[in-house]
Amino acid sequence: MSTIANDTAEILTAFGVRKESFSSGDFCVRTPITGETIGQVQSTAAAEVNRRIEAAQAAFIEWRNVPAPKRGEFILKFGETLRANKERLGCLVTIEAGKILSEGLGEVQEMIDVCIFAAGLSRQLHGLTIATERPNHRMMETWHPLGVAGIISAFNFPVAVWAWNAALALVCGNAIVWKPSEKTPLTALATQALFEKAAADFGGAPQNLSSVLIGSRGVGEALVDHPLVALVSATGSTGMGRQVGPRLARRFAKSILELGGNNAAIVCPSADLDLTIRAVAFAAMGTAGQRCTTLRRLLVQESIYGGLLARLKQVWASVAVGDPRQPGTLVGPLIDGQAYESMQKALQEARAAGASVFGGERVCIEGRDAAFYVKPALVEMPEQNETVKRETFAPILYVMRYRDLEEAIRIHNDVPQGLASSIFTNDLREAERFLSAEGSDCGIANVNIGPSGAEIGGAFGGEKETGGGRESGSDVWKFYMRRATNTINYGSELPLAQGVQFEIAP
Ligand code: UN1
Repeated sequence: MSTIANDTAEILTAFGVRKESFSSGDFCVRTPITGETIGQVQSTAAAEVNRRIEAAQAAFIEWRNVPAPKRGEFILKFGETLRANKERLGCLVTIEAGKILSEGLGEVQEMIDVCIFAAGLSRQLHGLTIATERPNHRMMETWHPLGVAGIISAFNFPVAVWAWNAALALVCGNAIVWKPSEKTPLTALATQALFEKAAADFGGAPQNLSSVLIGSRGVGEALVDHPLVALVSATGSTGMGRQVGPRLARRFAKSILELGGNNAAIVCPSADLDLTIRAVAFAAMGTAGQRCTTLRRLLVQESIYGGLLARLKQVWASVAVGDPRQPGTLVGPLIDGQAYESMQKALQEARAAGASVFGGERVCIEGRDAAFYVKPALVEMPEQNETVKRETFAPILYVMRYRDLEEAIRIHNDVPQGLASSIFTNDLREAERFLSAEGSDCGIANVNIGPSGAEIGGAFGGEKETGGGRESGSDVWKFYMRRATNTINYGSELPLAQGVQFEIAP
């Protein structure tokens, strides 16, 4: 066994994952670091999918009656379990998704943070008391657990995005069923094992409160179509969302969709350029351009365009591309050959449209022909064409110039997606205008910070083709519960609302 396959097996075994579940099966798991096989997993058969969902429903029936603060205690315990295993799980994220170690660890930190957030929330799941028009009445709203929550996650954040959903869904009294990306099933098995460990230590969590389904589209469809699944939170491409959204709507199930982004930053003449360059570099090249919040478009005011571009080229040329486990590497591999092909296709289209492309070529590493490392690309676009408007999940930063802020905001919003956005400026008027109703049309709008790397405390998600869903912080928990309006008459009369009279004969 190679070292990397060995490390994988060691981590999974340490977490208590049974050897058969990662060493035999019809699904081959590869690491993007070398392209080699690091595990085999078995896709979940249709009958088993149904059985797990039914078992989750049974768990829900028990869990919904556990007081929320008690549920919060369990999530906190799970967070502690993650903290105790942060190094190993972070390393597995790096092996399976290819992101640099610091980002692999950051992803686990995000899981821990959201567990702590959910534990706090467990004492804050509150409704309103509302003034009623009738004497001796009280009106209030109550929030109840929803049922089984399905979670469909993508390869690029194989565990953190699940945790945003899982921690909230669980604290709200739901059971969860997870279909991870077929590219990253091992981190899911590892996380599930840690979950089960926390549940065993805690003692009060029902069996089957969380389970994992392995497979591709068919398994996802079975989850989406199952009548016992009350809510599906799906993260992935807009194409996937177009399938999932209408299927859920057909049976009136709830959905949280977090789909494609095409995030831009506007750089104004007053911007602190040193800060801007650091922020732009991380946002465009971090996770090898494979975050849904990755910076894909840079709009630079024409008076500073030349100077900024020259400095960005220096940074782009010097950034270390290579093995994400090595200290010093900033850009790891793309997830697979398909990602490489779509990157090259976008660059060719850009060239054909008159762009000047800097970087973007494959970086060959000896003995790693099956891995896809690339130099991040800086692409000077004459205008924002269809190629730029499409999300290509790769480290391509399209750079365009603008004359005034009005034009910048127009170009900024003229894409189908609406996830994250930034403005770099030291001018209060420009910053506030960008954040105003006539500014960025995205779910996330930042000032002097890149569009990626959001904290868990805010609501995460976006508008337009990004799907409109919100996950993680703020009052997002409300999506995972059902709201009941209660009116209580504590008098002996029966006044009807709206003054309606309805006197029946005694
Ligand atoms: C994603 O790429 O699907 O804000 C999520 C960020 C991360 C999450 C990204 N906290 O970049």
